[in-house]
Amino acid sequence: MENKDVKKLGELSKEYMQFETPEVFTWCGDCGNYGIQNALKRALALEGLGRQDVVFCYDVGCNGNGSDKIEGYTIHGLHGRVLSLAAGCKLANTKQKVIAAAGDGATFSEGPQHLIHAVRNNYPMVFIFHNNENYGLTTGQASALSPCGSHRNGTPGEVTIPPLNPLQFVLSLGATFVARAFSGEVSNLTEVLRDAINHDGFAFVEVLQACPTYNKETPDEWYAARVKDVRELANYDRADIWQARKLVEDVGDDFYLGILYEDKNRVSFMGTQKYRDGVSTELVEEVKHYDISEFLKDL
Ligand SMILES: Cc1ncc(C[n+]2csc(CCOP(=O)(O)OP(=O)(O)O)c2C)c(N)n1
Repeated sequence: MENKDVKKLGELSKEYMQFETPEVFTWCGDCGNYGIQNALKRALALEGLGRQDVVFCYDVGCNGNGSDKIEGYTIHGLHGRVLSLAAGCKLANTKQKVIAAAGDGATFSEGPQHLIHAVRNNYPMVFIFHNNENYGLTTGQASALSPCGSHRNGTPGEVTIPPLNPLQFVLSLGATFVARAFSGEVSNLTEVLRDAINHDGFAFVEVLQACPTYNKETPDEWYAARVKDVRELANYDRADIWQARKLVEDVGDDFYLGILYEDKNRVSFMGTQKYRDGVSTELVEEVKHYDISEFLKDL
């Protein structure tokens, strides 16, 4: 999966390096998070975005430990709650791009309610969904996405409950941008993230990632042998919701990567807020200071 633009990065090293930090990486060797972090920095550099243009919102988990490995405005929220924080950031200042990240444990066990409403409201932001099919940071317990028959810490025998289908779930909610990528295909992931950054609405990007320490059953090589580019499918129309739903339902042996669904017609949450039409200030600039000492006097 070649991407011509990624080759241009040599000319963009300053733009890329502005997101580097001196922090020491604490992820295990071969963790998929390296590829994701690298692709994100590439995508930002290629889109010409500066540190001041973006807010990064990280959930709790191995993915969340990326929060101090990228330079800029970063927030590290509570487990499963990152999307509500990210929505708040976007509403407060629409001029900034908001990029949120969370694991499969956070997204589909602790925080699905936040996912539902972020999709439903079509908040304009990128959500990088790190899917390593386990709870990585707490040593590899089963998540709602661990496959049946897989072996996970804390589960006697094997996992016996069928996993959720994350892409089918978000498509059923009316998502306007649904993509899948693989952390081992950094060029392709970079390209997907660039499209997600430019989508005016909630962009859900699932990233399949290996967890070399706790999920030995599906290492990078396992994914590499199964991923395919959706653009290789003849007559695939990413504006057709039913093609997308069929594609993500037929899990089979192949994982199609790329933009699987995009609805360019629905306006994002901001476009529905007619009372803000013609307002040139951001909410963050409209915050007022109130003196409440009078109310507190008698307490
Ligand atoms: C509400 C809440 N529940 C549980 C925890 C404990 N906890 C911290 S990290 C973690 C696992 C994170 O797994 P996941 O969200 O899949 O992210 P990963 O580490 O795999 O990137 C858990 C259970 C917590 N911090 N907060």
